[in-house]
Amino acid sequence: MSRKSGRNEGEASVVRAGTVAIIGRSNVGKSTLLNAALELPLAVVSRRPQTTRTPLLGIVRHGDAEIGFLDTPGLHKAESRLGREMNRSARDAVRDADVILFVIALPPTVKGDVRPHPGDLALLRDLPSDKPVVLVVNKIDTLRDKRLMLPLLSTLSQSFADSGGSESTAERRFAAVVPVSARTVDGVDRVLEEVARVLPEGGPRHDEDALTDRPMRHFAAEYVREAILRATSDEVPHAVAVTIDEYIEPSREGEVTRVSATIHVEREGQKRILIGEKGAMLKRIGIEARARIEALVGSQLHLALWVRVTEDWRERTESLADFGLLARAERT
Ligand SMILES: Nc1nc2c(ncn2[C@@H]2O[C@H](COP(=O)(O)OP(=O)(O)OP(=O)(O)O)[C@@H](O)[C@H]2O)c(=O)[nH]1
Ligand SMILES: [Mg+2]
Repeated sequence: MSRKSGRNEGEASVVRAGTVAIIGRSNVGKSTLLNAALELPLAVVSRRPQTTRTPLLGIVRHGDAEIGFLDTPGLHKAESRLGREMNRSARDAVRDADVILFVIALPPTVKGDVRPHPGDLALLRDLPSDKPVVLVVNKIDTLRDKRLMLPLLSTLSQSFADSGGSESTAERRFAAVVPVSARTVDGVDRVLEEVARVLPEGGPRHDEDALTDRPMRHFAAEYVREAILRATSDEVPHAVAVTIDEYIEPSREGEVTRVSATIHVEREGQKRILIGEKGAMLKRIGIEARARIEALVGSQLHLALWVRVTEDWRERTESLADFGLLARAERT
């Protein structure tokens, strides 16, 4: 999909290019950071963990660099086959990337020094030692006294240095440490600077105006799921997958785009919740999703939603493949 709006500051010809995997635990703000870098709310963001299910490429031109950010699912303790596929796709992204952007977040309430999260320390030890790692400390808008962050930064740098193991000759160091607020877009320019600096030399890998490698229909499905994440609670958001049955672009000016989507849930009870009293919930989801898709498409949309029970879809290879949720095989 090409870029109609959003950040594209590169006027110079590209001399550095590569893929930057955005890695970290769930909910630290990886997708919010991608959107801030793109200056466009392309990725689905929510306050629930495991929002992102498949890697999403977002291309940013910055100076003479072409940065292919790859937002990934949050690494977590998987409780389903879907969860294991999500973790695998994040690890695949680490393996394929030229640069790693390791994102952590400050905890919501801080009394005294900020301590590292044990999960972040575990992930840190697993990061590859053969590529540059930029550490991003997100959600600094939640911390009034920024000095409280300093012990955290030195503990993380020390853990990273120690994680090289006895075989390595030199201590590992972060290529840069960048405190940011992805929500208020504070520090995001510095992330672009630091990443551009360590990208491999080389010409562009994508068209000049390319934004992502996913088609519009992918985002239509994602924004229906985003509306559901916002409107429902408990197990329902995790039990939902969305597929597009029909995506018809207008053949003439003035016509609307027609989209028909199926919302898959695992049980009848979840279907009842999604449809709601006299269809009120489904209507609300449709209105929200339509507005979001229209903003990206740039034209009016007719959106039809269907709810269907697909039992145990999160555990079955066939349904995960059908829904594009298997690691690797997903981009067919
Ligand atoms: N206060 C504050 N909240 C943020 C910031 N960045 C993200 N958030 C919030 O954190 C929550 C999670 O954000 P996401 O971007 O979906 O997090 P993620 O790391 O992509 O999560 P997964 O896709 O589940 O791995 C959302 O409610 C965001 O609004 C930030 O800089 N400051
Ligand atoms: Mg995400």
